Amino acid sequence: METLINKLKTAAPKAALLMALATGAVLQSCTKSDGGNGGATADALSSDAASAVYVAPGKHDELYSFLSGGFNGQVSVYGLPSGRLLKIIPVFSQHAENGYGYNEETKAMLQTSHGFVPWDDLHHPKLSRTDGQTDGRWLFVNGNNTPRVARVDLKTFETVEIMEIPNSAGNHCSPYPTNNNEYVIAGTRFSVPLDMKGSTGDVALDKYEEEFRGSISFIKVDPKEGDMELDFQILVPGFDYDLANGGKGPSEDWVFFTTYNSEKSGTLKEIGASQNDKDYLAAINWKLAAKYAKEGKLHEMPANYYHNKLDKNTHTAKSTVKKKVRYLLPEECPGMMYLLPAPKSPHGIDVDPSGEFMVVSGKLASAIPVFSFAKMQDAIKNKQFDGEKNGIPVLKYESVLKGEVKEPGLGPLHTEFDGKGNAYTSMFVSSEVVKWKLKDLKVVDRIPVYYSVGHLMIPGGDTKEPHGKYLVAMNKITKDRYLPTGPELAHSAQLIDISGEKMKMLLDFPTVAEPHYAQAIVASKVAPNSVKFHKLDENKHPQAAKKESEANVTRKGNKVIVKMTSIRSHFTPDNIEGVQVGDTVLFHVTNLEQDWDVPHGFAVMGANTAETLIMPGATQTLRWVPKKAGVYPMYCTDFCSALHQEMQGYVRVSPK
Ligand code: CUK
Ligand code: CUA
Repeated sequence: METLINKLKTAAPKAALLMALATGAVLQSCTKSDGGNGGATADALSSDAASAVYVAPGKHDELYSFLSGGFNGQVSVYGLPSGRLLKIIPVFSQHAENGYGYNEETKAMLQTSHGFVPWDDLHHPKLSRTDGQTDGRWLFVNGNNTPRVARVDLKTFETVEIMEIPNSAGNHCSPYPTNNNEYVIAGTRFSVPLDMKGSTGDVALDKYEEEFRGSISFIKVDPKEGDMELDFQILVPGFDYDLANGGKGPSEDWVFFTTYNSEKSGTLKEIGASQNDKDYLAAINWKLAAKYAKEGKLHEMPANYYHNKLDKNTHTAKSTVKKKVRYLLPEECPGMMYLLPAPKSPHGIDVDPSGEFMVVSGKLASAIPVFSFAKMQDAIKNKQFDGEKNGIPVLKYESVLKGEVKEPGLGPLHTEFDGKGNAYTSMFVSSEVVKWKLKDLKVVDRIPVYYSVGHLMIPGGDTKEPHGKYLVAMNKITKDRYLPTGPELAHSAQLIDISGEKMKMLLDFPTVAEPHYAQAIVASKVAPNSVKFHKLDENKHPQAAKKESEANVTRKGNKVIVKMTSIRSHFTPDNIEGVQVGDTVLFHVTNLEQDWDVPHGFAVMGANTAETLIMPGATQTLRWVPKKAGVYPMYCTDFCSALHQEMQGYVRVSPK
């Protein structure tokens, strides 16, 4: 490692940067060296730091934070400042712990037009908003790989809705709620051939220039219930749309997207996409888009996408397949879309709390350009264009630029704000967080992070009203920060105190898989609404047994239907006979408990699905097709009472 770093430092700066980006090497902060102690700074060792994150036993954290799981397809919930893991919410992946995606009720959540896809790459959680502030109602997240947007209900901390995004590939640029969740916006990373004529999409790759397009999806959110609906898409030029963020205040009607591959190279070999000196920041007026949509500018094309929802009353997911999608073409909608030149291969785009400044982080750029929304509006009014690209006006760089943050560090990725006039940018290559002033764009502080930070997050730091006390750096590389655990180490997050002039390192905590981004919210906006159990008399599951006397076993052809109840500490029925090899046995287990935190588990020997974990008042179903005759024990898997171990029974399977 040492030699690599030296090599990188002595190489020409640009080459070093590219090499470091390519290898993921850690190029330490140019201005500071940590003396090789793995970054155990005096701050981190001080009792100040310890007491700042200490939450006494039995006390609650001040904030909930929601960290994306990246390639595990889940969201993990941590308390801050303690860094304690509170929960893992499965979204796009099956979760053996509670049967999500395994039991009959939730399987439909993971259905897509490609079939059952029980995994995804989840990057960006975004909390729902009211008047530009987080409101603690829902969490929207994206599935990158098989384009999907999901909604987690923060009353139950469970995934209640997953919608596939048509005309998309690599749903990275997603999901971005507007200031009152009017829309959740999702954009494509990969442009793809869009089969507007209903073709198969089988198009030669060298037809990129002519045939490929990206899409920006406008998902409507029901203001009361949160239900999503794909209203329309804008079919945009075939760049790759990387990240987005919405405006606020004066810029509230706008949403901004970083794009790369704007020369449409098609393949990315030899960083082919980075030949242009500049790529673009795309600005879309979403309110105007909605107006054009209403005024009849919409076209329609065939589509095929799944929309999966958990029914509130039966607690069962249902899939609907949608066959059409409506779209706008930017070339037919003047004033709706503009391009702003941005440093090549830009990554993060972040809008400050006032809504006036748009900060673009170019991974390969040596400065951070800050655009002014007021100047952008003037430039549009005065037609300060630098030509056009695919029929979309390109604004003159100088006409929209407020200024540049000079020499911020290497590899700027993402910026968040503290609401006190400061911005904080993550530097992937020089592995640090850099604080600078929005007023004069001067760097005022920097702190090394371990190692190679991706996103950073300030609670509410992407909203109108940040809670600017803490910053969480989500680091890509862990190395020597923890006891070695073989070739793979847990990714590391670091909590930094940003309440003073100087940033202070408080805490390292391991994360679940790879958090790309996170959100956090004061606990008082979420905790009071948290559901403690489901009301049994509201359980409308068709196979629910709401009292023990309703439990029974019936046979329909080769289906054996077991309506079962669980309550501390027995199942009814607990001894089942009459099952034959090859039957499909459906255990519909209703948890009769009406108390907080008393789930029961249910598992059968040899059943090749997961167990299922049934919340109080709910019904869940384990499907089992026994392959051989025998006597099969079944039992409760969650230690629920002193007699938990006695919560068991047998199923007898006879030869056919
Ligand atoms: S992210 Cu998805 S590559 Cu910087 Cu938002 Cu990590
Ligand atoms: Cu029910 Cu253990």
